[in-house]
Amino acid sequence: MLWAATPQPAYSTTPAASSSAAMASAAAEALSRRLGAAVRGLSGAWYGRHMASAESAIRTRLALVDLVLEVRDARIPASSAFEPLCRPTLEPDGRRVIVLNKADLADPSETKKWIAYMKQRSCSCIAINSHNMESIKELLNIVRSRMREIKHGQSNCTGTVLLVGIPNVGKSAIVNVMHQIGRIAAEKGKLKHAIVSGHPGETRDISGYKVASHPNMYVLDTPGVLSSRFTNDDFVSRLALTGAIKDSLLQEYDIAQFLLALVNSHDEYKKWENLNQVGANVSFSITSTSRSQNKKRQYVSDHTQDFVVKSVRQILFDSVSSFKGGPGKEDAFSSLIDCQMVSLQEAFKVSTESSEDMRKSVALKLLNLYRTGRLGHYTLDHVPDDWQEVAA
Ligand SMILES: Nc1nc2c(ncn2[C@@H]2O[C@H](COP(=O)(O)OP(=O)(O)OP(=O)(O)O)[C@@H](O)[C@H]2O)c(=O)[nH]1
Ligand SMILES: [Mg+2]
Repeated sequence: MLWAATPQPAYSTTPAASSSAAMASAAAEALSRRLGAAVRGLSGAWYGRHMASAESAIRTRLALVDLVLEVRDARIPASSAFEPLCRPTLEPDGRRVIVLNKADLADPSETKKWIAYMKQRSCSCIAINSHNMESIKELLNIVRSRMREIKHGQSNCTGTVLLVGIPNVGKSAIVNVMHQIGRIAAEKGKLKHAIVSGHPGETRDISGYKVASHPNMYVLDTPGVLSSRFTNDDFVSRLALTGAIKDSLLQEYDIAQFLLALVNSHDEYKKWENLNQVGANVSFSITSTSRSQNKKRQYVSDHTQDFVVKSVRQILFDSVSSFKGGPGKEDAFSSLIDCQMVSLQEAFKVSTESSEDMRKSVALKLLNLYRTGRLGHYTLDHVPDDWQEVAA
C-alpha cells in the first residue's frame, strides 16, 4: 500500500559514491536515530490537544465530503503521509488526490519518479508550489474535473473538498490561493485569509473557503495532524528537518547537524564550486536578468542577505570537497560537521554571550536557509528500489 511505503535508506548512494558519501550516510543514520530517540522521549508532546480534536473532526468529515486533497511535502512523500488516511477503514478510495507541495524545494527528478510511482498505483497525484499561481490553477482544474465526475456533471449543486495533511506542509497557503483564484473568477467579494506561518500548528480550526461557482465548491482547511506515535526514526528525523515538528521541542543543533550530514552526502554542494567567480549568482534558479525583480519575492520567509548565503555555501563547498574520507575515519566525519558549525557561526556573524545561545542561533539560521530552498533541492524519501516505471 502506498501510504505504508517501506522506509527507504536516508540517502541513496550511487554505485560511484565515494567512501566519504558512505560515511556521510552512516553519520546521517546515526543522527537520525538520535533525533528519533529524542522525539520518542517527548512522549507525544508534539500531539497537542488541538491535534486530537482536529483528528476526530477530520475523521467525521471524511465520509461526508466529495473529495479529499491530501497534502504531502514533496521532499518527503512517504514520511509526510497523513496517518489517519493510512487506516483501511478511513481510506477515501477514489476520492483522494495526493498533492506534493513545496515541489520547488525538492529534487525535480525524484518528484517525477514519485508521481509516476503513485499513478502506477492508480492514485491521483500532482506536484505543486503553492507560491506559484499557475501551479494552483492546475490543481484547481484537477479538482473541478474530479468534482464534475463525482457530481455527474450537475451544475446546481455544492461540492466540498477536505484539505488534510501534516503540520506546516502548506495547506493554508494552498487554500488562500485557491480561494483568491476562485473568487476573482466567479464574483467580486471580500476575500477570507487563512494564516500562513513557518511554524507548525498555526491552524487550529476547520474553516471553509469558496473556490468556485457553478457548481459551488468549498475547500475546508484543517489543522495539521501528526501521528500520536512514531516508530520509524527515519521518518521522524525527516519530519523534524522539514519543519513538521516544533523545533523548540527538540535540540535545534541536533536537527542542524542532521542537515549538514545530508548536505555533505548530496551532490548539490558541487554546484557551488565557482561561487567566487565574478557574476556568480547565489540564486541558481534565477538566471535571466528579466526575472531579477522576482528575486526578493522568491524567499518570502528568509531575509538572509545574499552575501551571507554565498559565504555559507562557500564554507560548505570548501569543507566537503577537501575532506579526506577513508576507512576507519568515521569520527573525522563528525568532526567535519562540528568544524562546519564553527565556521558557519562566523558566516552568520553570530555573537552572543553563551555558547549554548550561539549554537542555537547558528542552527536556526541554517535550518531556515534549507527550509526556504537556499541550500538547494533535496528529496529525502525515495521510491522503493524494486520499483520500475512502466513505459506509457
Ligand atoms: N517553498 C515553499 N514554501 C511553501 C509552499 N507552501 C507553503 N510554504 C511555506 O510553508 C510554511 C507553512 O505553510 P502553511 O500554509 O501555514 O502550512 P499549514 O499546512 O497550513 O500548517 P498548519 O496550519 O500548521 O498545519 C509557510 O512558511 C509557507 O510560506 C511551497 O509550495 N513552497
Ligand atoms: Mg494552516
